[in-house]
Amino acid sequence: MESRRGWLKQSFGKRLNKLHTWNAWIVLILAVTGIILSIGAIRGDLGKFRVMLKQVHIWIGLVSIVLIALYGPMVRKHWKQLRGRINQKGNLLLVIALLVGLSISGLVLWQFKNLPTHWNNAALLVHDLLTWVGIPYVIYHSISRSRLLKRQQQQERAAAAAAAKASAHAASAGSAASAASAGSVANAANAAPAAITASAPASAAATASQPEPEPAAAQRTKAQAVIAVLKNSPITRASFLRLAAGLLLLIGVGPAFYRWLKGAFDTGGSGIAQLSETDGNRMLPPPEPLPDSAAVVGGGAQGNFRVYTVTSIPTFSSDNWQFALSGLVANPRAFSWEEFLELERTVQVSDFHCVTGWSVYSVTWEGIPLKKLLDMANVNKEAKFVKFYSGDNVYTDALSLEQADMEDVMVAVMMDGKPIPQKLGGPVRLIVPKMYAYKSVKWLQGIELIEKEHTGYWELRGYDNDAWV
Ligand SMILES: Nc1nc2c(c(=O)[nH]1)N[C@H]1C(S)=C(S)[C@@H](COP(=O)(O)O)O[C@H]1N2
Ligand SMILES: [Mo]
Repeated sequence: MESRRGWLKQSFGKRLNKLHTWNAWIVLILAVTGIILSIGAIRGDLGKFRVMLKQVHIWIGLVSIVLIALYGPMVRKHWKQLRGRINQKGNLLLVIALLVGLSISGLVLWQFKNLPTHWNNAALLVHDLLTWVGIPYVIYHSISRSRLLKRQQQQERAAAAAAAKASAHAASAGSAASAASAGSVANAANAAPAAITASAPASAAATASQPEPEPAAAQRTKAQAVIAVLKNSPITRASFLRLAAGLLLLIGVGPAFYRWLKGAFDTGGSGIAQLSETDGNRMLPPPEPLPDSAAVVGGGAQGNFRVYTVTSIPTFSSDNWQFALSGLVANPRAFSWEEFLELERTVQVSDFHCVTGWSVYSVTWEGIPLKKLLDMANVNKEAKFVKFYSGDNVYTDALSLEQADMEDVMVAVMMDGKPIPQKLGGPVRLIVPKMYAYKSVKWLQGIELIEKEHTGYWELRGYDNDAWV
């Protein structure tokens, strides 16, 4: 209560300024943490730090909402103060739209576990889109309002005013007849640089009405005034720099933004077909799809996979690829690619949810149900957990035997009728549709039955052990 009164005691302008400064810092922190979080390629390097960074991003984001709430009661007065200034009004509207949009989508992403998964996808899209617009805008705003450019503008205004004075002086030096009109020009020119152009015709008119020759000194001042007006180009240095900054940002960010936009709004399943075209894996022969898989009974995946990896993307060849089923089992097995393709496969349609908020719906998967593999291996009584090894030699995860017994847990070989692309975990990946996708180990090459619980890669770094969607 006391601090609230203290806040309200300050002048309107002071409060506005303070909010602006705080907001600038907070936006900076959010931008930096957000950008780091969004780079898929460094997820692994960040490890535990990534989970912490996400918490920081969320908490600072909440603080920014408090700032918006503080600004809320001030918005009407602020708007009134901008009367007539179209640019500033546009600027304010854009900033409010960005902040409110980012806050709402951020809140949804924060609470995504308690909300319908379709909300998360929309929120993620909005959050990304506004970031793509917002960050370049903030950079442009900081440049165009920087002290350097402000000083430059002031200098230009001062120079313009000086030129106007000189030209007014010249005009009044012309003749007594034009003295009155020159006086008014001088006043106008002092007030605004735009009026300077008006002074040139004014002095020209003065010359026309005065055919007698003038003294040389007067002529000189007059000539200098004309030159000064000519020097005052409509494109000032400050506005040129602003334009250049804007263009550079556009060129720098534009193409990446375009690529993101194309990917984000292309719901054709993130181009599984496109990804398999540029595939680095050489697995021969390719798997033959079952009829349901070839017909893509799910109708084709809805949404986009984001390619995640904690290592560089590994490449596999059927020459040396192997798959092991081992540990506490009566019949351990090692399969070559050809042997692996002989295992009986089934087709299922399921959704895929990442814990960071995105989902892909109705993927048609073809593969071997994990249950079948475990039956084949004949699991010992002591076995309690199933551990999964990725061929990247780093990523692992585990399920309890009970979880591993779910019908839809699958060792998948094809998606939407095509071999799983290398980037999406091909040739073989695990899918656990009822759990967040960090359980869905990509480039799966080993399954081991163990007695003690194993903590997976992301669980070790702070992800919830309970991965149920
Ligand atoms: N080997 C490996 N498997 C992995 C991951 C990984 O980084 N490495 N990331 C997991 C996470 S968090 C998700 S959301 C999905 C992402 O699958 P995708 O890259 O095919 O979209 O893979 C999961 N399996
Ligand atoms: Mo994930």
